[in-house]
Amino acid sequence: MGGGRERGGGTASCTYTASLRPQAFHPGLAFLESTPEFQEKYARTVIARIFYVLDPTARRCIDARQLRRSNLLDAFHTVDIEEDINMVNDYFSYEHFYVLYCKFWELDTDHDFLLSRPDLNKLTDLTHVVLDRVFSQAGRPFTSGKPGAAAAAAGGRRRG
Ligand SMILES: [Ca+2]
Repeated sequence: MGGGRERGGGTASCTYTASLRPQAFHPGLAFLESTPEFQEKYARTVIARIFYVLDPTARRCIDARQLRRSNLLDAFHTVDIEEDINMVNDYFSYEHFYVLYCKFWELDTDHDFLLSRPDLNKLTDLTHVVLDRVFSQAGRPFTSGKPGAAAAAAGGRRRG
C-alpha cells in the first residue's frame, strides 16, 4: 500500500497493491482457503476501510504523513500478534466484514454489486436530504464508474 514519490510532504503519484490472498496473511483467515469468493471481497473491504479512515479527501492514496497520524501501523502490529482476527476491530475483523457484506447483499437486491438510490431508499433512517447529498457525491466521489451508483467494497468487483 502506498507508494509514489514524495514532494514537499505530499505524494506526487500514488499507487497501491495488496495481497488478495488474505488467508496467506493471517492464520485466523485460513478458513478462507475453501471460500475463494470471499477472499477478494474481504481484502477489498479491508482496503476500503483503511482508505475511508486514512484518505478522508478521497485522493485514493495514502501519504507518509497520513500514515504516521493514523492507527494503521498499530493495527498492523496488533494483527501480527493477535491470533483471533476478530479481536482486531480496526480494519481487519472478519466479523465486521461479514456484517458489512450481509447488509450490502440485503440492500443490493438486483445483486449487480452496486448500490443505487432505490437500493438505499430501503434504509428508512435515511431522509431524502441525506440521499440527495450522498448521490450528489458531496462527501466522497463514487468509484463505480456507473452514473448514480455507488459501489461498495464488500460487494466485490462490479460486473462488466
Ligand atoms: Ca444494485
